[in-house]
Amino acid sequence: MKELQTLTDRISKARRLTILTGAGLSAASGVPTFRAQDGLWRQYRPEDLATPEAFARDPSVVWEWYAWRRGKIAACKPNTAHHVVAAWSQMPGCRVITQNVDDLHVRAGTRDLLRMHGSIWELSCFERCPAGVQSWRDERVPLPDMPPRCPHCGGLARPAVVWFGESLRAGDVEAAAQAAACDVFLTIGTSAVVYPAAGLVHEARRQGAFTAEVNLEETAASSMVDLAIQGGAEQILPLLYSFPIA
Ligand code: BJW
Repeated sequence: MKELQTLTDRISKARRLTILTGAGLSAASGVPTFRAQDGLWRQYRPEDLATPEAFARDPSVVWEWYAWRRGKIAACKPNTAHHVVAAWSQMPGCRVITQNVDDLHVRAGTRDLLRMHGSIWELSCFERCPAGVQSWRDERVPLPDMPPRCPHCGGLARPAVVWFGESLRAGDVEAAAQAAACDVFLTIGTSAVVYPAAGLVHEARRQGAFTAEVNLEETAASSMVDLAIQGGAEQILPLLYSFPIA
């Protein structure tokens, strides 16, 4: 397939390769997406579960949902696509940015990963007490106390993820913007509608990168990238990795 050859060629020649991933990359592992056919936002309203206002209104409901998702993710393993991304990440000049909070990239061994929306396996203090602002790791499934408490001040703990209307960590936004200056920008398994992550491919293109997308469906980015490949990441990525270079 000519498209695969073109992209393999571009990747192999890139001095700086930036990869942005979204929920579609983990779909084959069994982690639900947000906006695909059976996605979470088809069953739940984001404003009821993924905003600071929703948490302030009803922390138990929000925690119930996160505890359910943690249980689901704990049973999932990285798939072939995570392993290919991990292999690319070992190449000098490669930067991987993910919007996923499942940490499957971490488990696959991805080097120098930027987790733009945090991790579902980390908590922080909702009251923002000085010691609890810094997130801590908590991988217990199920969580023994619900809703969990901040170990420092006893206030409510929250998942250390980025909810709608919340600012991303300034350092992450800065690092992602720097990574947009690259030779090849590859966006995989994201609907490309959530900002600021969705803006990165536009920025990369503006700065002269070759831009490509791998997704099951057409997305908000498909018409602007140089190459849009339709297919499952778990099928396409191994082909890109093993395709012979002309
Ligand atoms: C496959 C596949 C397979 C399936 N292979 N593919 C500029 C313009 C407009 C709006 C805004 C803007 N700037 C900011 C905003 C507001 C807002 C926003 O973007 N809203 C839009 C939705 C309209 N952004 C924010 O609020 C962000 N904060 C911010 O910008 O702060 C500054 C600010 C503050 C106040 C006002 C304005 C600015 C924060 C965004 C946080 C997003 N949080 C979530 C939840 C994280 C925690 C959790 O998991 O619980 O992050 S929402 C959800 O969407 C999650 C994801 O990371 C994110 C992106 O989703 P993703 O990964 O793209 O998944 P899907 O499901 O959408 O797509 C999956 C894709 O995979 C599909 O395309 C499938 O086809 C494909 N697929 N299987 C390949 N096997």
